[in-house]
Amino acid sequence: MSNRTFTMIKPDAFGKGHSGAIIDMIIKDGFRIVSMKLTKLSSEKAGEFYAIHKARSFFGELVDFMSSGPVIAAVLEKENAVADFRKLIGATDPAKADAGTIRKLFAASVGENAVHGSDSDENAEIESSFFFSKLESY
Ligand code: FUP
Repeated sequence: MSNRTFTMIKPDAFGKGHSGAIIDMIIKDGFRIVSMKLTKLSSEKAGEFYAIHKARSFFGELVDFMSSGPVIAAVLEKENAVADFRKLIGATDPAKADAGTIRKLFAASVGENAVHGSDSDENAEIESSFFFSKLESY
């Protein structure tokens, strides 16, 4: 799955009405949308998705935030997808994100940072299968 990555438009960006602008930036940057769905995470599912952060002090807040409203989950395709998408979204902390990145434009804080982007090919595959079955790609 090396040319694919997984993203979520998080509840903050969805709630503020930024989904359209973010999807537009993703498409204009050359990503093809392979799968996409509007959904809502239960706290249990959000906890599973971020299980790697279970021991961190921010885990409870992260789970509460990620289950606080709808998210748009998507699988994206482009050569070098994981790295290119991380570049497009910018640093985890929007204050440190480069100008013109999605997080710089739409994120308010480290905790509520507008979008998720997989950090490796392996995690892209795991995270995609968390939301989509193989039949749901086009
Ligand atoms: P990223 O890969 O850029 O999404 O960042 P991380 O995997 O390091 O963090 C995952 C999520 O945990 C972030 F999107 C928000 C949350 N987080 C915090 O709330 N506080 C922190 O100090 C670090 C991460």
